[in-house]
Amino acid sequence: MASSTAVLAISAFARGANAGGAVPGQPSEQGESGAKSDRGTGRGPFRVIIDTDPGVDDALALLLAMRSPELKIEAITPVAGNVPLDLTLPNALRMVEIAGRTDIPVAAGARAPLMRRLVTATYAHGENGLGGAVFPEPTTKPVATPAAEIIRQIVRKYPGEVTLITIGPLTNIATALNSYPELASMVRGLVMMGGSLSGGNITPAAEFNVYVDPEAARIVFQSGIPITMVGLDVTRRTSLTDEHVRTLEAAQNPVSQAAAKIGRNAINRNRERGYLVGPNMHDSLAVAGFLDPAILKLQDYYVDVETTGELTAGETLGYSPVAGDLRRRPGMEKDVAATNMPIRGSAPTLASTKTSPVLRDKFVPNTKVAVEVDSARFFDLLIGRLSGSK
Ligand SMILES: [Ca+2]
Repeated sequence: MASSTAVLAISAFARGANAGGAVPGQPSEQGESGAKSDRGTGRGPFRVIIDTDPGVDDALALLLAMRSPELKIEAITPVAGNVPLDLTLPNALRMVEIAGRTDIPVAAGARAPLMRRLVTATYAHGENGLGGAVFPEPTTKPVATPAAEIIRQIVRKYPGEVTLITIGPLTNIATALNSYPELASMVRGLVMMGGSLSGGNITPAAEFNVYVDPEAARIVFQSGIPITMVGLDVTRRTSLTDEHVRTLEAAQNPVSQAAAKIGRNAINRNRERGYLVGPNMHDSLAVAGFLDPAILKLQDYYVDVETTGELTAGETLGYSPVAGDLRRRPGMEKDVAATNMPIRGSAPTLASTKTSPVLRDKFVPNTKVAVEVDSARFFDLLIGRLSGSK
């Protein structure tokens, strides 16, 4: 990336979705002002692979994606996360069946993080991963190809066209990158639900998806893939309400009924545990932000992941020379930002052979971080698509 990209850039999601720059054969970007018709936003179609660990909010995100004409979903790749793979895989297949989209290949991914034992989130998603909402055993089978391999095959088949939408731990993507490093330059971009620049949810430092497999996340952030990070900074503002669920319950179609059932269970579960606000629809926001650029505002950061902390592994650090109090007068940002902000790590210990904490000499952004969200617009899209009214 050119150093000029170090200039503060708050942009609509269209730039995030197109962060790889102009690619020959790219789908049309027209309509990115957010104008909508009943049949979609007029954007796309975009080839995507959805990497997921369903998961209450994953389930709704998958249903949203499968109801969205802007997306050509090339594969769904479940991974261990919220619950073990033995549950995320059938849960993904259940969603595909509910949406009537058994044409989409579902490929089983990693059973465990790269270098750690799996920590699940059954405290939030229930033992079955769907907040206790029960659906029949799926009859659809996953494809025989493993997730990392199907990701490689699809990206190679459509170089420059495929966006990875990741809404679980990044184990599958890191595994694919480890085996086939050339993938990084062949994907169009990666839109992640994960990370936070404002504190975590499973520890004070770390958001769950990055916490589960910080080594995988670090590989992804350092891969060179243009990343859009939809983290807790914005997903905390996506609380599902009774009114949303009532709208879903009123619509007589299988997707809306399933989403209502999952949403109702999740809300009740939250309430029983004493929470004052409903469950956040973290994963759906990543999908929705990709569909409608006006939902999120993005800002350039260099993001890295803490992997060695005793208490902080999985923390995402966002470096910016022009955020917060570091903002400067227009015209001074470019020069100062590009030259005056090394990427600094912890001070070297006495036992270390390193003498400098500087990891990189200057700031070069690798991620567009979502910093603001239009929650009402998000729920209009989510509930509208799930209920079938939009
Ligand atoms: Ca998830």
